[in-house]
Amino acid sequence: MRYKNYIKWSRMPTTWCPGCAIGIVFKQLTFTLEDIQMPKSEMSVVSGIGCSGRAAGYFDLDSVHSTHGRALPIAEGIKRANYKLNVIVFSGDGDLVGIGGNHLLHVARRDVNLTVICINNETYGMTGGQMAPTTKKGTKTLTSTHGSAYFPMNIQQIVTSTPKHFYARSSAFRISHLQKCIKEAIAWEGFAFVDVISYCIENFGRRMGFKSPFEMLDKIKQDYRINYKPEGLLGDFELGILKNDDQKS
Ligand SMILES: Cc1ncc(C[n+]2csc(CCOP(=O)(O)OP(=O)(O)O)c2C)c(N)n1
Repeated sequence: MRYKNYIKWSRMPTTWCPGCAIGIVFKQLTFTLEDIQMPKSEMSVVSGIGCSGRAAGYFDLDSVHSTHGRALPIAEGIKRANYKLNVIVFSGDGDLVGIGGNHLLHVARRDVNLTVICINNETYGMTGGQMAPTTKKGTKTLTSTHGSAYFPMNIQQIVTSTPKHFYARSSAFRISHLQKCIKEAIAWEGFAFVDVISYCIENFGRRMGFKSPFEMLDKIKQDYRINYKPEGLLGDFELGILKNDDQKS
């Protein structure tokens, strides 16, 4: 099946702003589905609310555009009702780590067999660019006009706090690496979280002084490096895959 077959063309064009990173990640997911020849009848996509959350409606297969912060428990319900389905959660950092943060803790702890693709643009994009739990310290946003006073939530440490875990960090710039991360996450038997460093030019980037989506993407390219053989945790600006099949505590 071609990647185009996974897309609901009647819903195109998307609501995403020109140059938004979400479209890049969305397309890389469809490329990966084509690569592994995933039957549409054997998968489901669940999103929460936000710009990233709109993705569920753009897939031409059974999907749920759920409520804010609740993508994970809804995905868990689908998986428990039909364990044969490959359930992919596609949502934003505000949705998965902010309002849905408590669900993230427990779905990861219970090692529910889900693939999570988190569009981590470090902001609440849809609502205008407010500070999110993922916003880096010192970053100016709509609600932190002098720069965020807080360190961001460490998603990597949350997801890897269970002995058995899968955590990957990739970026909207490194698309072949992103595809590899998504592919391995889908193949992983258990909870797999792909943290995708992304950007929002209109409601976040412009406030930081970026003049174009290209400039923001280029910043990601400059800042983040792939570590193919990480020992221990990834550094703050490293991309890579951490997986551990250890069932013991
Ligand atoms: C219960 C509830 N609280 C708040 C909102 C408002 N709201 C809509 S989207 C959103 C933030 C989404 O941010 P994120 O998940 O990072 O997605 P993005 O838009 O950046 O892709 C918020 C707070 C809502 N819809 N429902």
